Order: sequence, then C-alpha cells, then structure tokens
Amino acid sequence: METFKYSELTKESIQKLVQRNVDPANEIRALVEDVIEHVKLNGDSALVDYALKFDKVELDKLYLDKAELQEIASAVSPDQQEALQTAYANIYKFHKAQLKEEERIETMPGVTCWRELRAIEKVGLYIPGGTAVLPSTFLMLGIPARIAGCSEIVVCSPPQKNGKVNAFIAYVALMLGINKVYLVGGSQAIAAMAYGTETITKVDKIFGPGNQFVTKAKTIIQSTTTTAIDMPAGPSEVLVIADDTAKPAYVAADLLAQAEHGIDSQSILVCTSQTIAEQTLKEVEKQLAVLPRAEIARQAIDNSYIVITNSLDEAMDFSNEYAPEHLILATESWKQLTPKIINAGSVFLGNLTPESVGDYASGTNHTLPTSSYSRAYSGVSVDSFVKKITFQFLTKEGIQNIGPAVEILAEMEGLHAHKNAVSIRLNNK
Ligand code: HSO
Ligand code: ZN
Repeated sequence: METFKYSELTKESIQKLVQRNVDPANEIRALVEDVIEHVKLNGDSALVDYALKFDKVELDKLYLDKAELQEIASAVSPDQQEALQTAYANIYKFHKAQLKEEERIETMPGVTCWRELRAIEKVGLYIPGGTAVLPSTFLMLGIPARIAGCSEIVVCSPPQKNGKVNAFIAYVALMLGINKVYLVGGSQAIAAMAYGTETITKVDKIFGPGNQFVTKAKTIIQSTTTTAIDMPAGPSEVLVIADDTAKPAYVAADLLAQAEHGIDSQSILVCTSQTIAEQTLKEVEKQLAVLPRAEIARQAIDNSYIVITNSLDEAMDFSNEYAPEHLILATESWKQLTPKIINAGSVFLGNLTPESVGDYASGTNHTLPTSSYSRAYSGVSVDSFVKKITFQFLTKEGIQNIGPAVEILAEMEGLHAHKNAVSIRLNNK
C-alpha cells in the first residue's frame, strides 16, 4: 500500500487518488454492447451460448424450479439455516420500518395533497456468482422487494459448473418465496431482464451489484430501454478513518475483509499518524498470510493506499472527496465526526462495529453506491422498490381559494387552455 501525506497532496493529486473504475478506451462498453445486442436479437438461445462461453456449462433449461431448488437447498446445515434466519429477521425488521404512510397536507383550505406508495410491479434481482457466491446479496434485495409488495420478482444468477446455483442461493430463494431462479450471469443477465426473452420477463427495474461488465450493462440499459436500475454498483470499497484510539489489528481485518472481495476492490486507510499506519500494515501482512483468498486480497491491497493526515477533520475531508461505499470510523471520537460526513454509502462507528456485520446481518442493506456515486445515490432500501405517487383533491372551497392564482399564472405563461380549465369551474358555481 502506497502511503501519501495529505498535506503534500495537491488538489489534482487528490482527484487522481479518488478516481476509480474508469474505462477510458471504452473497451468494456464495446464488449457489453455486443452482448446486449446478441441477447436482444436472439433471446434464450443467446443466453445458452453465453452460459457455455463464459460459465463453461451446457444448459438444457435456463432456470431451476421449486422442486430443484428444494433439492439443492437440502444441503444447508441447521447451523447455516439458523444464521441465514438471523440475518433474514434483522434485515426484515430494519427494512419493514422504512414503510411509512405519509401525512396528508392541506396546502390551502380545501386543497389537499399527499403521496401514496405503490410497489414497482416487476423487478429483476441480479445475484452475482463469480469467485464468491453471495446469498447475503439475495437477502438484501429480496427482503425489501417482498416488503414493498412487488408482484413479480425475477432472479438471475450465474450457473456453477454443475449447471445449478449453490445450496445457499437455493435456500434463500425458498425463504423469500421465490420458486424460480434463472441460470444467467454477467451482462447477458442484465440484457435479458431489460429486453425480456422467451422465458425471462422484461422487468421495470434491475437491482444488484456485479463486476464491471454487469455494472456497465446496467448503465447502458438504463439509458437505452425503459428499464430502470438501482444504482451503478461496481467493485466494493471501504475507507477506514483511524486515530490513536483505533486497534491496528481490527483495522487490518476490516481492510482485508474488503480486499478479499475481488482484485479490483479498494481498501483505503486514512489515519492521523505514521505509527498507526505502520502497525496496521504489519497486521495486514500477518493476517493476509493465513487467508484462503490471500491471492485476491493481496492484489486489492497492493492497489490500495494510505493517506496520513494531521487531524480527524482532514481525514474526513479526504473521505468526503473519495465518497466511499463503506466508511469505518475506527476512533473513540466517532460522535464528533458523524455530522461532518457528507458522502458515504454506509457508516460503521467505533472499534466494535466491523463492516462485516452490515454486510450480513445487522439489518442495514449492503447494496450500496460505489465509485463515488455515494455523492448522489443512497443504498438500496424499501424506497428503491416503490414509487411515490402524488394525489390531490379540491373541494368547492379549494378551487375558489386557489383558482384565481392559477388563472393569473396560466396567463403569465400564455397558456389559456390551462386558465380555462380553472375558470370553467369557478364560473359554474
Ligand atoms: N461488502 C459487500 C457485501 C458483501 N460482503 C456480501 C460479503 N458478502 C458490498 O457491500
Ligand atoms: Zn463484504
């Protein structure tokens, strides 16, 4: 991990440091556009071709049904079932509380306005496979979709070499009452859910993280089809702010937890002294040596860096500039810092709150904006699965109170039909 001193960084070098996942030659875009076109033209047969090409599996059917899911899920041990149920219960509890009915507002006597929630009807969930299979992501997307009341939930996940999904994915599907999982991964899954195929329904919105190809496909279909996306969630990242009250071994563990996701993950350490940086680096080496995914984590760590600042405030300035997906405040003074957070997806406070608890089971969602999108996007929540429709109702008193102002406003804009829609009611007492 390269180390930088914050005081020595220019504005330009900070901009360079916080930049990530650029595709300057548009190489990824070109590949993904090709896949999307192929799926759009050839539907299911393109998906079968891609399964062979990318997942190295010959599929005679593009999905697993309930009986198949049940059989696969039977391999989940009682301990594992219990852990999944703990996660389910906490995520459910936290997300259920997000569903709130809004107040009806009488803006003028007789003029009442309000918003009502309606679920997005058809949603598509992308559950990544890749080097790590993530049943937790399935919970993070499926639970809010169920709470929102989406009527159709399409699930795509890449097939394993045996042409199935793993037992945990199958188990979570059944927990969620989802009886079909499509064996489709990568950008082809995004294309299939955006355009629809013979077997896969075209959905209104696609959710889920993925590699750079999946993310690129989501950003492309967002502007070329009527299907929306949750956010462009790319490779995972964490930024840890640490001071003298941090525990280097804990900080190292958190950096490595992020690094093991993939070689393109980033684990950034921003700390207030050289000593913490050195102690943490020593711990990183020690813990890395015994990690099963050391090879992946090593590459991610090598692509990451440390910034040394003179104060926690400076550290927060850098963090806001970076706009991390996950922010860990490894300091006992976290209470002082939280009001200064401007950009972050999800925040972990103090020395006893590892990101891993939020990744799995505390209740918060782990589908979060990466690549500095936390400047403008929130993580997934029940809100992501609903629309808020505005309503208004005017009484006789209401039209009389508001009508004259609207007539004048319509005249100001030269829109006389607008004015007339009011006048005709005012004059017809
Ligand atoms: N850190 C990932 C979520 C995850 N971690 C799933 C473990 N499994 C993105 O927030
Ligand atoms: Zn994680």
